[in-house]
Amino acid sequence: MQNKTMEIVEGDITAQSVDAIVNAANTSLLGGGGVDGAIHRAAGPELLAECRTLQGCPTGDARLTKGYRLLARWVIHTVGPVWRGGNNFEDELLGNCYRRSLEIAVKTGIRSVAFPAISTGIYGFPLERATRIAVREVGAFLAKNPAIEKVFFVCFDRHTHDCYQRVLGES
Ligand code: AR6
Repeated sequence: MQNKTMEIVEGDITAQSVDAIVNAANTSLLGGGGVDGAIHRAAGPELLAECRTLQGCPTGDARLTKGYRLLARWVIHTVGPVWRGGNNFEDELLGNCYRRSLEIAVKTGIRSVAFPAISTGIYGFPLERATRIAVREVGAFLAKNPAIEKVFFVCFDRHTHDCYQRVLGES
């Protein structure tokens, strides 16, 4: 059941043809490196202009913008936790990112969503631990919200892809 609606893709999230892609942003929402930089480059300067109107976003929460030059009509910007050893609510905050992003998707009528591996790059969250949280949170949400037809986990490298394969295979 879960594996029909959750799919793993290896590649660049900016090239995904879905209703919404999720950005692993920072609290300023004003751009950065990693997937955030790639999304802003691909979407064009109008994305930053809209982000400026949002006045930031707390860690664990999410905000919606248009996708501009992306194939995706929407971008959901979420702010993952910086890994600080695991005793600073990192797990809860990361779970909140996935849930809040999907809540916004449902409210907007979005039916397909692509997520990057939030917090596992510059923010240093251990990959396998983050992957388990992502799969659990998204799986639980989809079980209760049939309006979302498809969630893609977009993995930028083979190591991340293999980790998602392993964790999804166990569920
Ligand atoms: N498509 C898909 N995944 C990507 C792409 C891409 N084009 N580029 C990188 N990744 P990161 P974080 C992967 O560092 O850890 C920014 O400066 C990457 O390999 O982008 O949440 C923000 O502004 C990794 O697997 O995000 C924040 O300050 C995953 O995306 C900070 O980085 C997340 O890596 C957020 O750090």
